[in-house]
Amino acid sequence: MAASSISIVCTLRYVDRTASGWYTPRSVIRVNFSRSNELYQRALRVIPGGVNSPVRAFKSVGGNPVFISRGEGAYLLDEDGNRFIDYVCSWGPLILGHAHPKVIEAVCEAARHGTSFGAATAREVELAEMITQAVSSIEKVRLVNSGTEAVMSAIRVARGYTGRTKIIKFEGCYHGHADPLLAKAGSGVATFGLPDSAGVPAGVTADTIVLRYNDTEGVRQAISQYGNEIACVVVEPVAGNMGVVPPTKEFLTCLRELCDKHGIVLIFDEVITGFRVAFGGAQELFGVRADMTCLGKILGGGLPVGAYGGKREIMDVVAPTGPVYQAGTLSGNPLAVAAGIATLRALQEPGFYQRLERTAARLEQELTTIARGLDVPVHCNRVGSMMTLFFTPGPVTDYASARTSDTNRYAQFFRGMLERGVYLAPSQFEAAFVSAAHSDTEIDYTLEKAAEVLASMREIDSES
Ligand code: HOZ
Repeated sequence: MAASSISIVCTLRYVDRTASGWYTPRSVIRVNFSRSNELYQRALRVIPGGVNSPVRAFKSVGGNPVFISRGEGAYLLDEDGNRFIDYVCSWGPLILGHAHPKVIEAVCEAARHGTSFGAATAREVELAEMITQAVSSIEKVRLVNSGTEAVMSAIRVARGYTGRTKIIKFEGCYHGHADPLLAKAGSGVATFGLPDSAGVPAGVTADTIVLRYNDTEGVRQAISQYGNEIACVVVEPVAGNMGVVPPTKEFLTCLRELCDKHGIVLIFDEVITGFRVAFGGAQELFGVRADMTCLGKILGGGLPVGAYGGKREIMDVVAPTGPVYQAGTLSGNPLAVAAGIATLRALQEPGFYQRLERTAARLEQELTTIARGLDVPVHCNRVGSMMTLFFTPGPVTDYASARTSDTNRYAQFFRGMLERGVYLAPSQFEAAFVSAAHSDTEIDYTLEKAAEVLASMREIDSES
């Protein structure tokens, strides 16, 4: 049967707009995904896999992707008119929620003056200054268009600066889809169980040393063996692409000490953690400074952006000052820069991160209590407003332990929540994000529905 003719009908508690402008649970109605299914069939004919990024497909959780028409605060609205409380938040950028009035206003105002100039602007200087003030290890910064570009460029710079070729990365960490980094990567690569990517010649990853996350001894050994050939260590200071895996304190400190000792550039990929776990990112939270930092996501307030920066003497090797070439037609795009400035300003309001922490902590604690009360073995890793519920008793400290999670259970949980109006990442190996638009109302509703879904999963278990 053609999937377009399948109408997935489920009971969904609808939500309605309140005086505060957001949405709250209302009556129970019947909804379907027929328009999404129809669009998916059309998309399959003209877009590989029907999606513009693999993690958007529902391959590992079953069903078809939901086609989104709008976002409002903590909610997504789809083409069939269903509403979902959104914990994907565009994979991290939307820390203020969807269509935040100040961000929209800034983008519209910028658009009226033109969408791209391919020339220097005052606002990009302002954003660069804001970045250097937020992350004190960044003395100079270059804006690019995505996290992939940021890390790819930072590695080129580290190689150019040190004159060395080898790089160290960690299993399950994902740094975008640049060739040398597609080795035992997280995110979609982990979701689809691909050890590496076809199309990446072995020679390109030959200089990539892949080690276990949080394994300080492994790093010591690799550096003692290859020390003077290693240009950089690139790491997600909180892993977010194998699900959330926090670093041990010793891990980051050890990386810092070893890099100092051996003249290696320490690159923190803060594309997810930047402005997420603290205004100054993981470096502020853990008190460990990187030599270079990669940013993206929140920095663009939902528009395409990336940035890489670091110590002045390192960044001065970048063209036109130095010999390392890196460029981009749309880099420093005025709309993205305007959205970024508006977002960073909102994040500096007093108490912003404390409020976010309270909301996220409540979700984590009560979700874990509910699951354990129902005898469903789970382990929730959380750092600030990013978290992952693993279906394993845990602990989850690296990629191998993340993979002990029962992904079939995650798929059941995902589908049950989707059918009840809660949109989670369609993969176990991703983070859930809480935004400032998630209030107690959304958390209450999410917990109530999680309890229903987890209880139904336990019933299925006991029947089988
Ligand atoms: N880093 C994001 C997922 N963890 C990227 C989203 C994508 O690949 O589409």
